[in-house]
Amino acid sequence: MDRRNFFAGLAGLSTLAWTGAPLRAKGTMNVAMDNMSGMAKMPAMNGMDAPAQRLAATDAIPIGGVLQPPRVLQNEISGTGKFKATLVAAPARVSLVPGQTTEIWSYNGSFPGPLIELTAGDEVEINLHNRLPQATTIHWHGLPVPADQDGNPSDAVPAGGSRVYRFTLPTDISGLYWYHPHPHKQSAEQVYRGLAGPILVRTKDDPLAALPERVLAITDLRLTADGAIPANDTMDWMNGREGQFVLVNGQHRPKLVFDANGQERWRILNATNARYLRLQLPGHSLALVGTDGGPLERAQIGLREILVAPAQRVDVVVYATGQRSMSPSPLLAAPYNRGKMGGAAEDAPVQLLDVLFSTTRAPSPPTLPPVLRSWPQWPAAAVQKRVVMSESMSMAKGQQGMQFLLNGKSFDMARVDLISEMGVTEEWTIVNDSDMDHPFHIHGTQFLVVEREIGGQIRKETFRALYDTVNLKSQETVRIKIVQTMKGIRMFHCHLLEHEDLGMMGRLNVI
Ligand SMILES: [Cu+2]
Repeated sequence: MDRRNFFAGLAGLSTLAWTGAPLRAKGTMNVAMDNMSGMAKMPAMNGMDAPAQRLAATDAIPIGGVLQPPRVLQNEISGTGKFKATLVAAPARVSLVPGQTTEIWSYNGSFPGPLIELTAGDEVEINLHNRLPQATTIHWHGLPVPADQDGNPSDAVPAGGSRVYRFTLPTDISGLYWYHPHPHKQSAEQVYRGLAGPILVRTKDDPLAALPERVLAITDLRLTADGAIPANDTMDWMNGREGQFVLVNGQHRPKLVFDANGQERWRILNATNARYLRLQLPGHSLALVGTDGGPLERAQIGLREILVAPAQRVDVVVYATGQRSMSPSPLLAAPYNRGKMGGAAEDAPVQLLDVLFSTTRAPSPPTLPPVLRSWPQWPAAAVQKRVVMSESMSMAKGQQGMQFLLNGKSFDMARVDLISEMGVTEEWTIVNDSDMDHPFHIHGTQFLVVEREIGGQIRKETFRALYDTVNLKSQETVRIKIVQTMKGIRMFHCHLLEHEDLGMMGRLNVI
């Protein structure tokens, strides 16, 4: 059954269901969603769906506070080369809407989670205490940590339990990374309730170290009218959840007072479940200097916009134009059509920040070194692999709903899907044979994007960068070069967290 017929079928069933349903005083949209909930319940998610609820107004969280840097996780060890700290995952009550309290789930009471500042080569030891009502793990997204320290779903820490994560960073790593839960079927919920935080890895030879720098951790939040975080509904499971608030370091549309010397470096993390951030700062060009894996070989200057898919990071240098203005410039997440299902509207534009350039002058001249990182030659791929992302729909009794699959299969924690040999360069061909975008993520290492193909047109990647997450548009194919450097089980999955939880994930055994 194709997608259109599936939804037509749902609509028909909804009418029948509606006839016998008690009248409820809700908006049209909520009624439609309620009916769909009954008909299109995810097979793997029975009992996890929730009726639509009245949401808080989009201005319920006050805007306009001065942007604060993220809280920093304190190192319990003095001296260099070692980082030791404790993260307590637990419910916390915060005030986001005046006069209301919201129960979030947080690390150390911080929303988002505290910034972990590391240096390349550090020995890291982080103690996790799980005070959530369910099992959790911590995945060190993008960092090359041993497989048994990387928070796989099979290594869950039960409610009330604790564990220590230990790893040593390579000496040649830098950039913005992040940490978030990765438990079986509950990653989406734990992240949308607030569990995610940035990790900044510095090196001593950073060519941009002199620039004033900010970490911008972007999260997404949905609140009901009474200030609660509601559970996912059916549309969230299909499309990936987006809230009505997009927060920067936990703040709603804060003010950023730009550096007086006219240039700043922004390290931006998309820590949302499913929101695509098509970043624009109208009137200003952006220079992309880094991605998931740290610096690019060469800066990409003069960009009008940068798309940051869920889980990706970008390192951006922003310049003032020298024209002083008392009115703020909005940093936008512009509309992006990612092929959402069920007639969902295209994302509306969101103002993430108001940037105040009123005291700045133009930098003279803007300074970026021509080469940010020397780039080793990657060997030719010795092995080819193929991963196909697909969606399928079933109206079979007890099986109603969407399935999101990798190579035709739903996730099985007892199955090995692919095997790679440690140290061997591979070329993976990733195919999105579905009608919506999916961000592909793999654990344990980072990869080079070789080329992208869509509608028979092949586009070679024009600059060299490292990624751990790459977006695939509908019917797009992406070829990557990848080497795993440590043995063990690694996950690869869609990073729309709802899709991951629904089974769009596989296990790679590195031998
Ligand atoms: Cu997906």
